[in-house]
Amino acid sequence: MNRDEALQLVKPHLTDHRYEHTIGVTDTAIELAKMYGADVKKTEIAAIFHDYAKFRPKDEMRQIVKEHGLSNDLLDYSTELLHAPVGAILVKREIGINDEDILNAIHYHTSGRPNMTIIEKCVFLADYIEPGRKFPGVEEVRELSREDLDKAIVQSLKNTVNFLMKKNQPVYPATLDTYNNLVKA
Ligand code: DGI
Ligand code: FE
Ligand code: FE
Repeated sequence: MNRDEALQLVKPHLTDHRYEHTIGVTDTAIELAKMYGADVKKTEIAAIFHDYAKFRPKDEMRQIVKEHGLSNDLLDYSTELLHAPVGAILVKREIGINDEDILNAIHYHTSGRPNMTIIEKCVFLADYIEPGRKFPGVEEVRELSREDLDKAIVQSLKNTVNFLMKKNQPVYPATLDTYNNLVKA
C-alpha cells in the first residue's frame, strides 16, 4: 500500500482537522524514522492510520475492548485512550493490515509502553510534535527530538502528565510506566 492509497482509506474516517493532523504526524514520523533508523515505510503507514478509530462511538470502542480481551483497566480511565488500541484492531480487521510492527505503533501511540520499538517511538513523538500542535512546551520537545529521541519522549510525557494533573484527571498507568522506563534507562 502506498502513501496515497493509505490516505484515501483513512480520510473518510477523519474530520478535515484530524486529516491535516494525520499528514503532519506522517511527515514528522518519517523525518524521525530517517533520523533514528526506523523502517520508513512501516512508520509512514502506522502514522497514516494512527487515529483511524478517533471518531468511533464510545460504546463501540468499549465493546471492542471487551471482545478482544484488551486490558480491562482501559475502561477505568479516559475514553480518549480507547481509540489507540481499538484503532489497531480495526485497521487489521477493516483495512487488512497484519504487520505487528505497524499495529503496535498504532496500539501504543497514546500511552506509549515500556521498551517501545523505534517505530513506536517515532509515531508516539510525531503525534506530540507535528507542526499543527500548539501545546505549551511543545517547542522544547521539538528541539529535543533532533538530539535525543528518548529525552524528547520523556519531556512530552512530563508535559502530558502535568496537563492531566492540573485538570485533576487520572493518569493511565501505562503512561507512567513509559515515563519510568525511559528515565531509568
Ligand atoms: O489522538 P490525538 O489527539 O492526536 O492524541 P493522543 O492519541 O495522544 O490522545 C490525546 C488524548 O488522550 C488527550 O485527551 C489526553 C488523553 N491522554 C493521554 N494520555 C493519557 C490521557 N488520558 C488519561 N486519562 N491518562 C493518560 O495517561
Ligand atoms: Fe490519537
Ligand atoms: Fe494523533
